[in-house]
Amino acid sequence: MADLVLVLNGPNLNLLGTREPEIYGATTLDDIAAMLVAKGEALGIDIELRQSNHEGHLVDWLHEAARRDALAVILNAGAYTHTSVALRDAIKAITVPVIEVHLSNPHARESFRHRSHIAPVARGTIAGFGAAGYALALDAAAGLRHKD
Ligand code: CA2
Repeated sequence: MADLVLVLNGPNLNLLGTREPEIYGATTLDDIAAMLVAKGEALGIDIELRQSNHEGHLVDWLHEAARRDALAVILNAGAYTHTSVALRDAIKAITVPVIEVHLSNPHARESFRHRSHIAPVARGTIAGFGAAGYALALDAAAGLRHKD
């Protein structure tokens, strides 16, 4: 059975490619999904990309990743990155590695974006490379496979 990577996206990321392209780029979430599915096929990894504007959905999906023994979760929690203790607790409660991704570099932006509740419990963080960050995260996930 192929490895599974869940790619979870938080609030407002459904707007990608349609608003504020100077910050978030012109690529849509559907474009990112297509790119990851193609890359996943080459790597032997099944990709499921989801987006929600609701914190609890993201918590439920992190639990699902654990139940399904996913290889990794790629998580762009959007603004919940800076506010959500619930997401931090969910990540800490599972053993599936979570790779935090941001399109922009939050550290180069307003000070309220400098704190991430996700970073201390994530396996690693990729930020500031636009949509390419998701591809980098998938490479990182593939590198977590145990070789036997
Ligand atoms: O840079 C990122 O990926 C962020 O996670 C994006 C969040 C922001 O709150 C974080 O600080 C950094 C915002 C996502 C909003 O997405 C939009 C996309 C297009 C147009 C408007 C919003």
